[in-house]
Amino acid sequence: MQVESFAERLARLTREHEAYVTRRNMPLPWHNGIYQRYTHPVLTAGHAPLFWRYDLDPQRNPFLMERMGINAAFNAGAIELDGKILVMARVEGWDRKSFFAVAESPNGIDNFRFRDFPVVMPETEDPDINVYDMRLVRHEDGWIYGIFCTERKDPNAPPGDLSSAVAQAGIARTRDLVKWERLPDLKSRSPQQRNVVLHPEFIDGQYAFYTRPQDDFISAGSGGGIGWALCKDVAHAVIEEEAIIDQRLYHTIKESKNGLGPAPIKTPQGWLQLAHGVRGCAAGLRYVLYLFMTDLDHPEKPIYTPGGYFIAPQAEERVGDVSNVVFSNGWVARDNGDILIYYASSDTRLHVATTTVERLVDYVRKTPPDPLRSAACVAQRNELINRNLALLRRG
Ligand code: M1P
Repeated sequence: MQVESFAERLARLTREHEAYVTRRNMPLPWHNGIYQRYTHPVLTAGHAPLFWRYDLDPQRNPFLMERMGINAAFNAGAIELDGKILVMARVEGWDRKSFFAVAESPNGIDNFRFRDFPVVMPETEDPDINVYDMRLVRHEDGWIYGIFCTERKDPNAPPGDLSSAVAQAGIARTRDLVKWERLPDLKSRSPQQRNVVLHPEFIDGQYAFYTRPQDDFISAGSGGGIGWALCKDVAHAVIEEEAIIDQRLYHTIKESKNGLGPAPIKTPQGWLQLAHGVRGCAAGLRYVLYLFMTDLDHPEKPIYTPGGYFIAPQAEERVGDVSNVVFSNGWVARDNGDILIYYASSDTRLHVATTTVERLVDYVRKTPPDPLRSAACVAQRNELINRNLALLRRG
């Protein structure tokens, strides 16, 4: 073990941390025309301030031990506020509990720094055991909402079962991402709800939620996909009817389950929707991201559904605490038409991909839907090949 004095060790850790959080993040040399990936993740456990992890008092912690480490910083909501890009990360301590913390960047691509304190989220009468995956939504009622998963031990689990849990949608609102008002959790007929998202506009004078009903904590069971429901009072959000608007489908990227990502982006052509799809394989569950567009006046009606995935884990993104996963619950559409997509890989770290509204609208409108059968896929690809070869032969 390196022998350093307390002061030397602290100085070195401080230098290394500063260099890490301020390193430039460059675009990767190749892109697919749809979006641009970057060299480094934008946020990791390593971004957590030293004063979150170490007791910096030499009397109390003479060896400068990292006693309260951070395991991961991932699935983040995102918003632009006062000219800065803010992400609301799911930060997980070494004790496996997640909490929310805001990190800010001047450009949304690098130099993300956590605010000094994590978010102090008020609880309901039924305390949360774990909270995660906040969707930040600037609603037309003037509030910024944070819709997140609140998880508690399943009260009906048989004795000895210490894994079964119940996931529900927690709802809180704020003006500044500092002071939060916690509202009662969403009530629905489904035994489990995760990946619940608030639509940013009123629909017929009501609040609208994208939901994801599930029978079980992990498996969708009879939960058919991404749901949609209206409710009059967000301060006592009760959903009577849930309509499935984006179904899980056999032998697709979303056969096991799916769930909406961030709140949709409004474009003149329709609402851009980003979601994750999950399929099972011998290696476990594989999570990818896909896009679709819904009708401007009826955000519950898909109008364009490109086939296949939009982002899948690649290279080192494929490995982490829960490998083979990409997940997104935050993106930012800027006034100049740029879009910053925050996606996390393998429940470990957060990345950005950049693109524009123009490109994503083009992508959703012109990418053919999944034909659902091998023969139909070949026919679809042959049509492309025929058109391309004719073009190439013409010169
Ligand atoms: O571990 C992968 C993801 O699993 C859950 O997503 P879903 O509810 O769709 O299965 C979430 O817990 C998410 O946080 C996690 O990234």
